[in-house]
Order: sequence, then structure tokens, then C-alpha cells
Amino acid sequence: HPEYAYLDLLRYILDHGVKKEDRTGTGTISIFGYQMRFDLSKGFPLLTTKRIPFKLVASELLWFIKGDTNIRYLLEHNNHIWDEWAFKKWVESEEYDGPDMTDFGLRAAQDEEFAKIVDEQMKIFHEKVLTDDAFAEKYGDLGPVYGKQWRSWPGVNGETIDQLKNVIEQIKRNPNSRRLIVSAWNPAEVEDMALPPCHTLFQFYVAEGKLSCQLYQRSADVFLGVPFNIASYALLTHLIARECGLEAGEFIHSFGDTHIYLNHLNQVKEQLSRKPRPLPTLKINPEKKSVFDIELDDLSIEGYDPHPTIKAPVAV
Ligand code: UFP
Repeated sequence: HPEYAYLDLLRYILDHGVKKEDRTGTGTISIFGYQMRFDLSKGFPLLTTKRIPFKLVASELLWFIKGDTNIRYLLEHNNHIWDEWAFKKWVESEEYDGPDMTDFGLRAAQDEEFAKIVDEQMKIFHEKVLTDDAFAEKYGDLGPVYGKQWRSWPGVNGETIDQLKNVIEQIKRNPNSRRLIVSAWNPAEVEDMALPPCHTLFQFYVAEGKLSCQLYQRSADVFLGVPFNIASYALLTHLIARECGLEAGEFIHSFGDTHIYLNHLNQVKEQLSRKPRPLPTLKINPEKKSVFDIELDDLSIEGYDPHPTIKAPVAV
């Protein structure tokens, strides 16, 4: 079953990971360098040993593809995966005058009362981003993150480079190219990003009528982040393959610092006790050919019958 590529990684880190402190203060067990492969013809790699919300994966990817960097679009689609990063900017700003939010992620994970206070402030934050344009522009924007680098990387002469459009054009015109690369890691702008890109760079490869994609992920929260990242790049590969008249080949996931947070260990053990179920299949509205025309309602997943969700705190 293709899902063992992921489950084996969890087990490998439990067996071989070393204790490592990290930026968030949570603590991890970590390994450096690892690779997983998913044959996309064997089903869509949405994990079945816990439920992964496909619509959140899809709306985040469409947000990247639009070149958007403001969480307003995500909030409009009930997607909250980037909330903490924007929220952090607001509560650390001069304008914020609510209860003290220092280390809110860590403290909320340990203290239920405080978690409620964070929730209240988060609701206020959502409302402001959704209804107040000036506020949204200032605090909803995450800086020059993925969407900006993929679609409008700032060039040296003031022009912008549309890496995603260019790479799709090259796949069509010059499929044997070994330069089919999109980079989100822009050293000149990393400082201004709410979170420096975790999925740093990806490359496409065309052979025997199939499009494969390899991602280099510099830092990976294997329990919470990676299941999303796998599904997101599998979806991107399918979308681009379709536009280019190719079949989807493999998704290859390469990693740098590959870690399990110490407050995810029980959840990982629970997940490893479960048996994978058949993978679902991806459905794309056949009327939409271009990656850039796809909307959320054009995407769905069929035959998905996962084990239940496993909750775990996000390290911010
Ligand atoms: N992380 C992921 N995947 C993502 C994402 C974040 O695994 O798509 F946005 C995790 C990796 C790490 C943390 O645990 O978020 C980022 O922290 P740092 O910048 O210190 O690596």
C-alpha cells in the first residue's frame, strides 16, 4: 500500500531520530535527509490512517496558484491553516491592545483557559480581516510567501517572473528540459516572510508520457504538515499533467530537517496502530483545462473512507 511510504517515515524517526531543540520551544525528534516516492497511478495519496481535509489542501494550493499571499481568501473558504502566522504579526504589533499573547501557541497547548482567550482574539482577528480592507492589507498579508514567489518573483530590472506559468510552458514545449524548476526560496525576501518557505523548491520531469514532480522540503513537521504537503503536490502534479496532455507519474518527496514534535508522539503511535484503507481518486472538472482557471468546486475526491481525525497542537 502506497501509504506505507509515510508510515515507514514516522517509524523511522521514532527509531532513529535524535532529540533536537527548535525555534518554537516545543522540542522534536529529528533526522536529516529522507525521501519518499508515490506512484500517482496507484491512487491519490490522501492519507487514510487519519482524515486529511482535502478541501483545505485544495483551497491552499489554489491560493498559491492565484499568486495570493493574503489570508482573506483562505478565511472566505473556511481555511484556517495559515491563521497563526498572520495572527502573530497582529498581536505583536503596536495596534493590538488585547490580552498578552506572548508565546500563544505554546501556552495554549498547555493551558485550556488561555486557549479560550486565544480563540476569542482569533475570532476578532478573522472578523477584521474579512470585513476591514485596510486591516486585511496590513495584517492579513503574510509577506512575499509562496504565491508571490511562484507568480511574481521580483527580477533584477523591476520586472516580475511568473515561474509557474513559465514552467508549464516549458513542460509543453520542451519536456526533456532538465531545468523545470520553481523556487519559493528567495534569499532577498526571506526576512519579510511570515514563515520562510518549508516547501522550498520543486522540479518536474517528463518521460514516457508521464509528468513527475520532486519537492525539496527544508523543514517538515511529519505528523501535521507532511500529510498536507504530500496531497498538495500530488494535486499540483495532476493539474499540470492534465493541462500538458500528460499522465501523472510519480511524486517524490525529499526532506531536510524531518521531525516529529515531542507533543505529537502519542498521536503518532495511535496512527501507526491503524491499517491503511484503499486510496481515493481525484476528480477534476473536465471542462477546465488550464491550471489557472480551476476553482475549488472543480476539484473533488472519490472513494475516501479514512480512519478518524487525530488532533494535535501546532507549533508556532
Ligand atoms: N511545516 C511543515 N509543512 C508546511 C509548513 C510548515 O511541515 O507546509 F508550512 C512545519 C515545519 C516546521 C515548521 O515544523 O512548520 C516551520 O518552522 P521552521 O521555519 O522553524 O522550520
